[in-house]
Amino acid sequence: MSRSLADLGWIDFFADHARPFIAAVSEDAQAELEMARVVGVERAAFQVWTAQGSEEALLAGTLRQSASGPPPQPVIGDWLVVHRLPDGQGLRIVHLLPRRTTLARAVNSGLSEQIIAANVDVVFIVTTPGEDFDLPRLGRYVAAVEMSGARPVVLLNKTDLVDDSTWFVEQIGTLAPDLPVHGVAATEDHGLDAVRSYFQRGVTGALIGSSGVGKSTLTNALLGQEVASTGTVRHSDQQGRHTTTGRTLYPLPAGGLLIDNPGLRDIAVWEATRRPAAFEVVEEAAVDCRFRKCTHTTEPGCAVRRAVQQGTITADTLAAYHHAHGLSAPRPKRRE
Ligand SMILES: Nc1nc2c(ncn2[C@@H]2O[C@H](COP(=O)(O)OP(=O)(O)OP(=O)(O)O)[C@@H](O)[C@H]2O)c(=O)[nH]1
Ligand SMILES: [Mg+2]
Ligand SMILES: [Zn+2]
Repeated sequence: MSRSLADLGWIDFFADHARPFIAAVSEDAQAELEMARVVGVERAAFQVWTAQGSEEALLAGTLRQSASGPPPQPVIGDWLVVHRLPDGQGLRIVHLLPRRTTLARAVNSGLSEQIIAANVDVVFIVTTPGEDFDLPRLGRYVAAVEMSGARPVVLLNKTDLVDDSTWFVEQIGTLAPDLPVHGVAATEDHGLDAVRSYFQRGVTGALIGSSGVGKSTLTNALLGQEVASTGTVRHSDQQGRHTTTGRTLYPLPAGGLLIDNPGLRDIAVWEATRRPAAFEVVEEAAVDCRFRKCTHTTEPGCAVRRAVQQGTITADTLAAYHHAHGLSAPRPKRRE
């Protein structure tokens, strides 16, 4: 099945950024370039949609390494320029187009970010009128979505489990002025028309929230078929149970696209401004290092490592600083 690029969310913003890249290559090479959207990521293989359909694409060598550390990796929702190799050899990703919106969360004590999805227009924050209901945490989600450039919408799912969900809806409404809140019941097909109304042609939505709140059930209801697997929440082992483990972008039958995400425990807002501030303390201490080009790894007379020993700079900060400067391998991140 083929879809036009506009159906997949291609807009002038991306075309404007793709043009100079395409213009820079020979006419013969131009004929072999296509635009593609990332709809699934599995290690180094990217499932993409092009105007021709769904295919796998691999990173070209130039996108795997560069002098200044690893280049940004494509994430779900990204737009790419891909090179179609001759003789059915598949697609190579040659260029990552700038992101219009970036949904990210802070990891590593707020010193680095994990990008959840790119180019999402509306993020549906899903919760339930039960154990999951946590107003301060919902506030953090709303803030993170606002930072991303996308529009936050809260879905209170499983409203069939309570007699009256008015109180919950009103509480959520206090989080931000004009925050849309919809009470829905995915399994009862209740309230879903309100959700469907956000998906015009080319609009990308994403579902985020705790595990078990019904994101995949909502996805299936909006798709009109059972595509995403859903889980039965068992109270005895609710901890750490995640039915959805990867992110998938689904084209909806009536237009628009939807990303189903694995459950998150919480979201810490990634504030780009915190990074330079945290690194400033390293740079300030570094003026006392014996060597002007000290990397604060093994050099004698390093004032930065001395500050870490004295506790005025945290080991996390220095590790993140090293990571950002490509000086040591990133420490394993705890993923949720
Ligand atoms: N009563 C009721 N149950 C629902 C509703 N929506 C979903 N559920 C149930 O909630 C359970 C979890 O649903 P999922 O859709 O797998 O939840 P999820 O948010 O995708 O979970 P993860 O993939 O682990 O993040 C399933 O047993 C669903 O049938 C609803 O509106 N009402
Ligand atoms: Mg799921
Ligand atoms: Zn030093």
